[in-house]
Order: sequence, then C-alpha cells, then structure tokens
Amino acid sequence: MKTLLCLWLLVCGARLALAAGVVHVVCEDDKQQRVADAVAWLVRADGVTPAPQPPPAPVTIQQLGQEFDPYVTPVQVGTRISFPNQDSVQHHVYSLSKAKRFELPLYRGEAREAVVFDQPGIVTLGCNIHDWMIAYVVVLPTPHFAKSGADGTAILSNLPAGRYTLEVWHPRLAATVAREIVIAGADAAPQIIRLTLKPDRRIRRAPEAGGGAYR
Ligand SMILES: [Cu+2]
Repeated sequence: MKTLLCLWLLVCGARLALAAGVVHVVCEDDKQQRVADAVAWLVRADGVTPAPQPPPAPVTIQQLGQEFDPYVTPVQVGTRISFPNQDSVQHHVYSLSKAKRFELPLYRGEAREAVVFDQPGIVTLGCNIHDWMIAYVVVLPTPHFAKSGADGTAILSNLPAGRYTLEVWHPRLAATVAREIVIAGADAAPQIIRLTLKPDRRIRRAPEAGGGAYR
C-alpha cells in the first residue's frame, strides 16, 4: 500500500513539474475599471536562461485611418516588425527611443524594410507628418508575455513551473509594476494588478483629417 502511495505521489509530482502553467493577469485602474493595452510579462527569478527558442515570428504594425494599429505591441527581443501604410496619404514613421532609433522616410504601401527590435525597452513610435499618431513597441527579454484586452485580462500560458517576477507596463503608468509569483501547477491564481494611470495626454487628431475623435 505504502509503495503504491509513493508511486502515486511520484507520478503526480512528475505531472506537476511537466504541467505548463497559465496565469490570468487582470489589470484594473484606481476606480476598478478594467485596463486594456497593458503588457504583462514574466522573467525567471532564478536567473536561469530559458532554453533556446526559435526566432520570434515577424510582426506587423500598420498605419490605417492615420493611426498606428495596434496601439501597443509587445514582442520578444530579436523580432522583425514591418510597418505597411494602408492609407492613401504618406507617413514618415520614426522612433527616437534608446532601445531602437530608426526612421522610415515618407512612403505609401510597404515600407522599404522591416525593423529588427534587438534591445529590450519601450520604443515610442511617431509620424513626422501627423503629430497625433503614436504607438508603442514593448521589447521584452522573455517569450512569456501578453497584452490585456478590453476585459483588462492578459493571459500568460505555457509557463514552466518556477519562481518569476511578473511585470506590467502601460503607456499611462509612471513606472512598471512588479511582483514575485510562483508557478507550481497548471492553474495559478489570477493576479489582480492595480494600475495608477496618469491622464491620457495623447494629442487630439487634427479636425481636417476627418474621422472625428481619435480613439
Ligand atoms: Cu503619418
């Protein structure tokens, strides 16, 4: 009987160790309203380098209706991003951020080249022609990341068991929010993250551009 119990514990333990964990990160503001466009990611607390990953899949940030779409794009370091312009007007996409400085001079349709985001950090995108156009690329040193949807939830999945630092960023946060979490099995407890957001200071879209209010 004792042997059977030991065997059962062993099997369960092995299954726990192999189980890929999932964490729901629920982002709320000070009024308990759900917050979209927050980026949540996990970094291993033990400093162990994750097993080599295949190169991250390329990503697209388009310009449509004289806005960037999507507004926030999290990627892993090394990701190649293309910036197709779907509008009839030309755009001039640039970044002055330390993590990636680049410029794609005036163009329509496909940009001349994709841009590789090779350093971690927050990259702010702008357009030289349209001051209201702004977007963010969050370049992360981990494959474990997700962005919150309209329900404020970012779902991190396929997580090996272990201790992690969970970090959350949003364009209107003064500083990244961090906490330690443990992934022990398939279902970790949801993480409710309270974000103290600064006022939205995005420039109003020029009236002659049409389309009314910016989103
Ligand atoms: Cu533009």
